Amino acid sequence: MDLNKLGWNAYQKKHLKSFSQQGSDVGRICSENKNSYFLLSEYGELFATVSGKFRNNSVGREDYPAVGDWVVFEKIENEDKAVIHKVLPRKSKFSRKIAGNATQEQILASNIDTVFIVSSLNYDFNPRRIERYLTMVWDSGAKAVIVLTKSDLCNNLDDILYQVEAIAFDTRMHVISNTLNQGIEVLKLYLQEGSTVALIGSSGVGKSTLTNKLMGNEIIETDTLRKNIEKGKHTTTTREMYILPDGGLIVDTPGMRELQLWDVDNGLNQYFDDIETIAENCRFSDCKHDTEPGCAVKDAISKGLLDKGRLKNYFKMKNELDFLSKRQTQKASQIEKEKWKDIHKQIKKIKKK
Ligand SMILES: Nc1nc2c(ncn2[C@@H]2O[C@H](COP(=O)(O)OP(=O)(O)OP(=O)(O)O)[C@@H](O)[C@H]2O)c(=O)[nH]1
Ligand SMILES: [Mg+2]
Ligand SMILES: [Zn+2]
Repeated sequence: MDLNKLGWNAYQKKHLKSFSQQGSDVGRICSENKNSYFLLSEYGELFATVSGKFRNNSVGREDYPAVGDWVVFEKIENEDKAVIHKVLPRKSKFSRKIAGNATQEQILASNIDTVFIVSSLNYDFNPRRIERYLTMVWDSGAKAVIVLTKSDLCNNLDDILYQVEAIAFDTRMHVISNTLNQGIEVLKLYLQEGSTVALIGSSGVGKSTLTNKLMGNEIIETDTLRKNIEKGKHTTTTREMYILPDGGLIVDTPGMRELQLWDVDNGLNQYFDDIETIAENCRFSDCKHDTEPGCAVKDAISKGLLDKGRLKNYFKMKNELDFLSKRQTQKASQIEKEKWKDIHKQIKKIKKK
């Protein structure tokens, strides 16, 4: 396997230099399952785990390899196995908060050039959701492209496109139908040799079906292929990266049921620029745009200059972020407490001696 075909480039090469004492074999993670991985390398596909030292040096989940990562590894002789020593710095990453009590970052994919925000054009269509995905992608360092699927099931295309255009600004949009094989070919332009595309979007919008189309092969299980088993569940359960026959790499991800965001403060400011600019004219600098007099945001809404749904989305996202940052602070103080406990223990020990 040629590393350039896997997306190896100057960015990674530059960073590898500082780790060369740990060996020079590099590979790219193509699938992740709990604590084991598959990576693609000059030796082909290898089954891999991280070294003991790696584990000792890792604190959070984000320190561990994720799909799309470049890693430094050592091949085990005469076996298709490898030990991972290091994750090379990520050029881009997109992540979300892990479901559960502790706030942790889960990296969905890394070193992605373009993210296809996949959304279906049937009854499931939701511009607010696209807006949230856009914010997430902007924050990741990757380029966003909107892919609208199931055009064969849509009879108000113009109306929908109008709604998407209002939120997409200069983001590229493509309308496709997997069933009718329409609009697929042009998407291959994003998948030149060495470039990586990740697909995100709700469950059932056709991400895996599209991946299969681009691969020219039904390799991934889709909802149609397993129609009667466990209805209503996500079909795709893990993230996987595939190499396309004509070059390019594609990462298929499971649909995100609840889109939780992580550290998208910058994305929020950038994306809701218009609202924040309008808000500068509110009478009170801490205006909540609720019942305060002289609120420029409310005024813009009543004049039809700002969409109500957009403001609602802005509030929703702000709440989510406030909540997250509170939880993070809480967690930090917990760690601090534990550290002090440790220090006190050590002091006691010394005193005993
Ligand atoms: N009519 C129509 N159906 C489609 C199209 N694309 C996909 N489907 C169908 O939509 C269903 C869901 O497709 P999947 O590809 O499994 O969806 P997914 O986005 O991968 O879903 P998860 O893996 O659960 O996140 C399947 O029954 C597909 O056949 C399309 O363009 N038109
Ligand atoms: Mg799928
Ligand atoms: Zn206001």
